[in-house]
Amino acid sequence: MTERTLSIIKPDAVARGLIGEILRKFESAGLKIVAAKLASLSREQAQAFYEVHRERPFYSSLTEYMSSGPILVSVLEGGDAISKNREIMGATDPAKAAPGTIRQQWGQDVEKNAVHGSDGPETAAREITFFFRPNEIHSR
Ligand code: IDP
Ligand code: MG
Repeated sequence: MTERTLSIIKPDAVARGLIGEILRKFESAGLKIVAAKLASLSREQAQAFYEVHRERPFYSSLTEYMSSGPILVSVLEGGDAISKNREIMGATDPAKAAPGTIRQQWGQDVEKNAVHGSDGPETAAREITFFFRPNEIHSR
């Protein structure tokens, strides 16, 4: 089924010049980039985006990190885009991520793990709306 998912290249990966290599992975896997932009999250915006993790011990550190510098947000479209993107990303902890995945190659630790990807259809819809207006998304 054709789906859309939200991808974020996190601040440490943007700072290290990895935007091109990471987007290449998505395109090589047949996912289409139908929206993309750089953004900078305020602490409050990062807290709102990760609201679901509010009670987790890493919430404060995670939202500080995610608001520490520019991110590259994109909408990926394609067959099974949500699970395909999660597969390309690899496990949350880079130490446990499969060889060749983004997080295995470029993640620094379980927090600074280079990328975010939506985890299901409802989350994807919410996260895409968080960053993009409908007229900023270009299916092709
Ligand atoms: P996911 O990004 O693979 O979906 P989630 O469990 O949704 O993983 O966690 C969201 C983000 O919170 C992770 O990508 C990572 O940046 C951070 N995070 C998750 N678990 C930990 C942890 O145990 N310590 C520190 N940061 C964590
Ligand atoms: Mg998640």
